[in-house]
Amino acid sequence: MDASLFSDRLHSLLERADSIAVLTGAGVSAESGVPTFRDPGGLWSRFKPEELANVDAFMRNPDLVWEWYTYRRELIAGVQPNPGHVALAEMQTLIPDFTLVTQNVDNLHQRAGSTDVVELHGNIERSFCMDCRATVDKIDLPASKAVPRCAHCGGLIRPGVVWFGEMLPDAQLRRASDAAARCQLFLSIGTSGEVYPAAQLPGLAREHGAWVVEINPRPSSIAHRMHECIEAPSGVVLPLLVDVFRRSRLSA
Ligand code: BJW
Ligand code: ZN
Repeated sequence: MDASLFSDRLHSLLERADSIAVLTGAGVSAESGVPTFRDPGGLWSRFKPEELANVDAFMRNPDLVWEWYTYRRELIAGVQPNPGHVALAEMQTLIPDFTLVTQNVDNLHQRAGSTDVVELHGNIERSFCMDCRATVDKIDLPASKAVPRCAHCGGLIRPGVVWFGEMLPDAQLRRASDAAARCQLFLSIGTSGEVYPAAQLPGLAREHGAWVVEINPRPSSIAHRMHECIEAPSGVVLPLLVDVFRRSRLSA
């Protein structure tokens, strides 16, 4: 595989675009060994995410849900960012108006060196009290499997992620929408496009004139909204893409 699989339009935008926005989903971390949600064998292959990733499920059985997040926190701590994460972190250093929007809660973009990441669905390393909203860092969580209680008020501590039926953080969603509306190139990477409002961003970018490209080994449910689909893993495609980008930016 090489850069000849990119369209002429994509080549020319990699050389000249002043503003780029990227949306990532679980697929960008798949090559690090983090299971996606909806692929076969993924985190939700036995359950419907809409039925379990919500606050009612947590209230019904907080210990079970907490244990599930402890398992994922430990899994994530044991993996490394992959070449896709690293390529996106480098891209940010080569262009001033670059916005990385992620639905992922795994912190792998940040560990690869990306800064100022727009986290639409929160971060698994943060938790907070359901009663007084006090935040708790991963480092301060007790080792027990049972859901912890707040040191200030005794309330239930929950993961700092966005579940179904909950609002996305206002400022983050606004930053994501603004970036989609002003960019010239929008990359939608490793997301099934099943979950809104994140799945609206590629369409929004397109309506505002951006060239919209999907990177995913399998066409997503929003592939029809793209100008171009590159059907290959992001850990392979992104380093090639950043190679083209780096060569044109450094020689300019
Ligand atoms: C590779 C690869 C490789 C594999 N390289 N790729 C409009 C219309 C209809 C419904 C709604 C709507 N607006 C809102 C809703 C309701 C709801 C929703 O979207 N429902 C849908 C199911 C229809 N949305 C919400 O409730 C959101 N809140 C909201 O909108 O508030 C306002 C409101 C409230 C109530 C009513 C109406 C409005 C909140 C959504 C929160 C999502 N939370 C989760 C869990 C986070 C915590 C946790 O991690 O546990 O976020 S669900 C889960 O899905 C997680 C993900 O971020 C999200 C997206 O998944 P993602 O990343 O796309 O992963 P997968 O597994 O689906 O796909 C992986 C892809 O990677 C695949 O395509 C593979 O092919 C690919 N891949 N290997 C590149 N190597
Ligand atoms: Zn509290």
